Amino acid sequence: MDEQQTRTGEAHHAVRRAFEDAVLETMRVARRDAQPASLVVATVMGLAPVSILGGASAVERTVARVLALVRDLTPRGARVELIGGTEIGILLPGADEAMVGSVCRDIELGVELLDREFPNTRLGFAVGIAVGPEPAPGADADLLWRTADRAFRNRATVVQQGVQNLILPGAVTLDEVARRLLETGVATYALEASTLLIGERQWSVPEPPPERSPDGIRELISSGGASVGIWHWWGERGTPDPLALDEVFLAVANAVERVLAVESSERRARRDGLTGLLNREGLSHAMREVHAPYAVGVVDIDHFKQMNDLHGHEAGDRCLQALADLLRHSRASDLVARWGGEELVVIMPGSTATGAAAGLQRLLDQARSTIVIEDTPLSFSAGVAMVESDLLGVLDGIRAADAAMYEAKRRGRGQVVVSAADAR
Ligand code: GH3
Ligand code: MG
Ligand code: MG
Repeated sequence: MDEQQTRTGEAHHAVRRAFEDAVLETMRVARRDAQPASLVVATVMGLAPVSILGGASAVERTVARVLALVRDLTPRGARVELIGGTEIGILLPGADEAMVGSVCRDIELGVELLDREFPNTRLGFAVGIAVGPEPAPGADADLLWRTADRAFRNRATVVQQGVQNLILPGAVTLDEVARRLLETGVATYALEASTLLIGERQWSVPEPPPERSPDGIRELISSGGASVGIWHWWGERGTPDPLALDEVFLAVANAVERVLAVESSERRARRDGLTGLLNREGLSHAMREVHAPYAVGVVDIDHFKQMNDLHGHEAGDRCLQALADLLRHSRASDLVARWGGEELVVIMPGSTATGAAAGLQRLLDQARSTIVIEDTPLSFSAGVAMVESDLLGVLDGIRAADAAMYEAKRRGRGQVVVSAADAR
């Protein structure tokens, strides 16, 4: 720290101590008169790019302009002080929750509309609010500290909102989000170039020349504490401002986390809750990747109603789960879906009708020997049909396999029948 910074630090410290005394006095008077009084700590965000583009003096000019704006927008009787490098304390005697809320909204709007020295930058506020006085005397002792801490923690929320407004609209895939984050990060934070790694995937803006290796490595920690990815930056300009990077990392972590959450909830929406198999929507989504020829199997448990009636619905549920597990683990390339109550659909890419029927027969034998409910072995009937061309859809295949499955029921259950059209 140089001499000038030390002096600025001491000046802030003195202002902060005086402001703290004012907070205590205001709260004491408010308690005595049974009047409200509120305290706001606002931390200015978005200064990091200003600092990169214009240096410390540009930051000072910007903060001074924000401070003047806040003084303009607060009601008479309010006390407004710069209590830290980027922290503004606002003391509002007589202000209740509604009033402090409206003051904060005015300030937020004002800051958004403030003239900026660098057109690419954006300013914002993270605020901590305390509405007092606390009923107990002495409870105000560390009020300023607690409110400032709350403002600091709200930074994450502010960044998250920024991410939602700036980066996420319309972006639904991780790929889109990663690209926009990189472009926004590089432009807004004056990073020369960056590479983002999430899982096995990697994005770069711009594409790195092959001989360059990243200058910096930083892990992104999500709010849940789990690491979601790594951001490398590289280029001639050297290491960027750590404050800027903090904001970038926060934004990346929030955005990535959100996209992963959406992806996993979509995955969940495509699965059946009881068996974990694909549901109808999941199957139709997964079928986008499957091309003809493929075999379709329809599997329906025999006398399932009777099993429910004799052993209870829970035993029936366990049977369904056990059969689902058996089918799921049979062949990695197969898709298995729960089509209706106790009717399952198996898609076997690249199978012939005979091969599919043989596979299902093996599963039937396994089910009979391994899934036994109180001495009754589980049995099913199955039908097989082929989809030879992509001009036909999976629904045509399921319809034909379903008809074959009913033929299996008619012939006495516990067997696999190939659709007449595909039986050679
Ligand atoms: P069939 O051999 O002719 O197929 O006889 P079935 O009794 O299996 O056929 P039916 O279609 O008459 O009855 C199907 C039964 O499956 C009715 C319902 O009680 C049961 N079922 C459907 N979904 C579930 C479920 O999620 N859990 C349980 N336990 N039972 C279910
Ligand atoms: Mg049945
Ligand atoms: Mg049925």
